[in-house]
Amino acid sequence: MSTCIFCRIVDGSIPAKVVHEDEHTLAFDDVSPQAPVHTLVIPKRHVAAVQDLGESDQALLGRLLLTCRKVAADKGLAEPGYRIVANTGRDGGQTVFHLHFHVLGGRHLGWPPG
Ligand code: DGP
Repeated sequence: MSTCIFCRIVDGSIPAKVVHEDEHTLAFDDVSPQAPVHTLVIPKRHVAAVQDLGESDQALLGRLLLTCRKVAADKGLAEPGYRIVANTGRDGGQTVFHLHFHVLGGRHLGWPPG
């Protein structure tokens, strides 16, 4: 059994509110939402972080961003707007080391981030 919490969501051994699934990506609502919409988009394949991606991952990256776009549209965020965030590494605030994009929206999001 995988020790990675998001791999366990992919294999179904940890429940999650899944909002999109395709061959390569999974999207599920964040357990600790920071905005009215807070969904995580991940590759099904374990990749720890953005820095672990390579040239051969171009198609996967495109697929992940298109999944973010679809989640945002499905959640009604296309017109008001939203934010896509990939916290990366220690200073980036990454706490789960399985690549994920946060899709946040449903309220005005401040800038710059903390
Ligand atoms: P980050 O700090 O960028 O690594 O974000 C990790 C996010 O993952 C954080 O917003 C909380 C969320 N999270 C952690 N564990 C779980 C879980 O078991 N289920 C769900 N749905 N979200 C989780």
